[in-house]
Amino acid sequence: AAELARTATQTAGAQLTPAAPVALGDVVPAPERVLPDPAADFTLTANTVLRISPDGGARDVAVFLAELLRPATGLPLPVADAAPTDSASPAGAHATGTPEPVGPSGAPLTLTLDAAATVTVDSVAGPGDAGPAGLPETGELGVEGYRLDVTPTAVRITALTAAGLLHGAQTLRQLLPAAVESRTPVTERWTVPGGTIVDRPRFAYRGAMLDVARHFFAVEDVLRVIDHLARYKLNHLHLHLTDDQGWRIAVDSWPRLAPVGGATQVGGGTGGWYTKDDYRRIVAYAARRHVTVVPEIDLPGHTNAALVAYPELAPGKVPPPPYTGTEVGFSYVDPADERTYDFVADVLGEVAALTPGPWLHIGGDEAFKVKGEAYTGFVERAQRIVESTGKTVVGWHQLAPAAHVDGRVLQWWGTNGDDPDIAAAVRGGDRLILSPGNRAYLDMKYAPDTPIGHDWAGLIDVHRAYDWDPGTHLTDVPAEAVLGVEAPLWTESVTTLADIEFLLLPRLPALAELGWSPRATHDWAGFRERLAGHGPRWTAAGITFHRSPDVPWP
Ligand code: TNX
Repeated sequence: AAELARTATQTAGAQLTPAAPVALGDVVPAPERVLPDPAADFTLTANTVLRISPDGGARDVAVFLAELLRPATGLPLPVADAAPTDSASPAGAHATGTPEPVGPSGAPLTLTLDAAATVTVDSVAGPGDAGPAGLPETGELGVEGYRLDVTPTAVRITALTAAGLLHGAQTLRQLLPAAVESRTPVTERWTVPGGTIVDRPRFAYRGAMLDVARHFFAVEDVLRVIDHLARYKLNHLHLHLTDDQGWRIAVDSWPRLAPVGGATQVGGGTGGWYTKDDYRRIVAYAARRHVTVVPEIDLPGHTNAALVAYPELAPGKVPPPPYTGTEVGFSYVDPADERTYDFVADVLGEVAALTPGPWLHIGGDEAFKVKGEAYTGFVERAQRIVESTGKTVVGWHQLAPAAHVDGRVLQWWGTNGDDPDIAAAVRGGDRLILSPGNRAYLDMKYAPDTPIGHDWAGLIDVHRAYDWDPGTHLTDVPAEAVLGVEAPLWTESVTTLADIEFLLLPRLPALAELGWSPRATHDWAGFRERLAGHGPRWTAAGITFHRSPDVPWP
């Protein structure tokens, strides 16, 4: 059928406008505004050039986009600085309403990335353009928004920041045929549906967590997870770096932590740990995709691996045996010993120094053996140490009884949104990241027969992962207190990258849509259809995913 369509198009002459295989609205997460123009499809050809405004950030995104599109398309897609007249011609051609015929051997086509604040709204949608009323002005795109204009002669992405441009590039990627995900050349008509998208996120924080402590994952695996996040416009990767079963980050001032504490994992394997250069590589790879790394050092519980390396931190200084099971809540660093606070300050200081992002996550969950004032006293000192590193405290919501510090963010992982303690913490100034165990936990099974995962918070298939509203989920907590959402992946039962991808996909895009898209777009029937189109994309990219019966896969 595709072959027939191609032939029909060619006999129709130079006006190459076949039905685009993807519609302009087929994007996950759903964009804020979509205005299709079926007469304005754009086709990538051997003459397509990525033109950029004179801005370092725009160049980085253009190079990123070109690298993304070259393997499947086999097109050269050179990146070039925009010619001075560039802004006039493509937008002007569109404004007249008479798109010029273009073809594979026609004049060079342009993809314009423009991050400069000097871009005026006029140069994007001129007065002659039957411009959609009510679209946010370019100036309202904020720090992550973008505008994508597709006309027969140009694709233009406009944003105020490189992050916005990258989100626009990810949208453009989804508007190309699924075969664009192939790592080897494919014969395809690389058409982008015409029209305009104006888009920006609902919540500032959209993330996923990977537990690299229960099972260790190689740097390459983490980079691949970052790719999945960026694809769906998630902007934070929380790394759970330490737990009872393993310590995964090198610390110079306590040199035994990683090689000794990192030598174990659940089930008894050899574990592993990241050198500082490994960690820097992860951070840099994430930064290129506008993903911020949030490192977690879980304290005062979940610390058996640290105690194996340094028994002096253990209560009574009794060396514990290494732990490779899956129980929680038994270990803790001694809150009554001053040496513990040297340890906390040294570790947090080194991790902060390695981390460009603003956040430092100090855990705080399930410290069942450190109760009452011993717990709040410990956490309050740890919080002051975080402040002294210049970072902002993030912790699991068990931190709430400890005094609020400036900017503090609690990560809520409860299963009952009626939580008066959390509502009180918010009144005290805390903001929240929502990770409801029974909605956002990626280690929950999809169904009773899911081969890996847990079910303590219930079964979570795609519909359940999608059907809640972070803005109203918690009683007496206003949407303004919600910084965003995060999907944690605990890895007690997860041992390979394929396992990770199986649990991430297709649920991660559901959470991404809750975090990004305006509530007005929320629609299960539409979401499952849009999501279905991603199955062939993942297959083309060699990504494992769960063929959930909730989704009408093609
Ligand atoms: C609870 S959620 C934990 C983790 C486990 C997880 C398993 C949270 C803050 N703590 O230690 O890995 O359940 O689902």
